[in-house]
Amino acid sequence: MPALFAETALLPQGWADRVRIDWDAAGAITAVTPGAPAQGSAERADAVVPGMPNLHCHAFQRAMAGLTERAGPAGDDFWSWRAVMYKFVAALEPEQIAAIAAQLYVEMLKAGYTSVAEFHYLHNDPEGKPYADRAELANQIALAAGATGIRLTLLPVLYQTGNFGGAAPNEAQRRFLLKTDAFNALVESLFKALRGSRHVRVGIAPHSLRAVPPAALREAKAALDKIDPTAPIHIHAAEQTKEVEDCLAWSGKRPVEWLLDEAKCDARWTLVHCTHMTAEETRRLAASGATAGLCPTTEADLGDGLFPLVDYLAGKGRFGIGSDSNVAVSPAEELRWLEWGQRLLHRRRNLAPAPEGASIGGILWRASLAGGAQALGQPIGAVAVGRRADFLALDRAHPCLAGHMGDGLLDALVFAGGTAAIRHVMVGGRWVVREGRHPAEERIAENYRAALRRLA
Ligand code: NGQ
Ligand code: ZN
Repeated sequence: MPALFAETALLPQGWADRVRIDWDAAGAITAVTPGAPAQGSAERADAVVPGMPNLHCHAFQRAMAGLTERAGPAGDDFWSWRAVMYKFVAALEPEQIAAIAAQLYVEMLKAGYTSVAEFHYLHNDPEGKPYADRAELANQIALAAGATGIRLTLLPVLYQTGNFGGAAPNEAQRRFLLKTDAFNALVESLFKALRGSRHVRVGIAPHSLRAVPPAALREAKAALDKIDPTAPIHIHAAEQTKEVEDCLAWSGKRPVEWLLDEAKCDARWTLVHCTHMTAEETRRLAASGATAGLCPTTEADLGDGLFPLVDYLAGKGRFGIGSDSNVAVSPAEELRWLEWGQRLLHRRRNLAPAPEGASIGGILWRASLAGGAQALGQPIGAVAVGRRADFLALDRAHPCLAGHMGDGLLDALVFAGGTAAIRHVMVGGRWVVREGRHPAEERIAENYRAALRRLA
């Protein structure tokens, strides 16, 4: 049986020293033994922490990060960014999507994400016609994940309308569109194709209430329930004030309010962004058991606003983090901005609710492990029996971790550049990054450069 001996490790009950971790051939942890003797064949590691699930990603957007920072003619906002993104999407070919996703997933692994929920909405060819295999582009995502070793929750996206009330989609959205039957067939085929894969789970992602009418939402969920009544469901909600206004005009309700009332969101659901909520929506979302999918660097980049984290956590709400548009690819950076946004807003420090002396980095890392695991619908997020062996081995000898121990390591990781100390990364019992390197990183980077040359 493969095993690892960690000098110190973050377990559900807290930090423990001299921990032996055993797992089986399927990558599931079979034993966790603190205070174990450092003998036998177990490999040694320094400080082990669970790897972070990334609960929200549009992989292709990695290749346009940094290309949308030029001033437009009339003032820029989320919607003008989206217009640029739509132009970018128009030309992408399947091999380019795979090359971009593989590059991104390598970057994620090296930064401490061990799994990703891909909110995948490119389905059709550049003319808007279905590929011979409807799953052509979804397959590219699964291939990229497989090639890099990252764990995947694949969320094919349902996208039908241009705005609330069944507004027609525009030309630029043609690559996203599927009728409900075609979408359900795609979902079913992905379940079939990926059934044997230990590292992949399939769910669905109705894009938003802007893009999915209520009847289609109901039908897609009912079809999913027949295949897997516990599969995850993700949706964008209330990222921009315009979306809230349009939703009110359409239904008399705000997006999060509508979803809680009409879709009865529970622990199976992840509501991405939820930037603009009333105090009542914040309280109700927290009580629903759903996960709030927070993407602080993208939300900052797009000028969305700040999530009401303090009130949400006071209501014991669950959250996880996502890299979304991939302007940043680092769990530490997402969590740092999550907390920093609140500090800037409230002009105070250490805002995540915590007993005196508690580590903010520790609280944020643990909370987003739990929320991320729930959102991805996989047994991950903890070094514990039955969970998958997905973890990071930190190098405590690295200067950025010097002087830190226990949760202090997580404070350094989140708030003081500690990412540089991520030395090895394991997914499902297999090292995918060693000494900061992914074995295929040169080849994957070369493919990525070639894909960008063809796009330019
Ligand atoms: C997306 N991204 O689906 O990629 C969206 C923009 C939309 C973010 N919201 C498109 N960050 O919401 O209509
Ligand atoms: Zn998104």
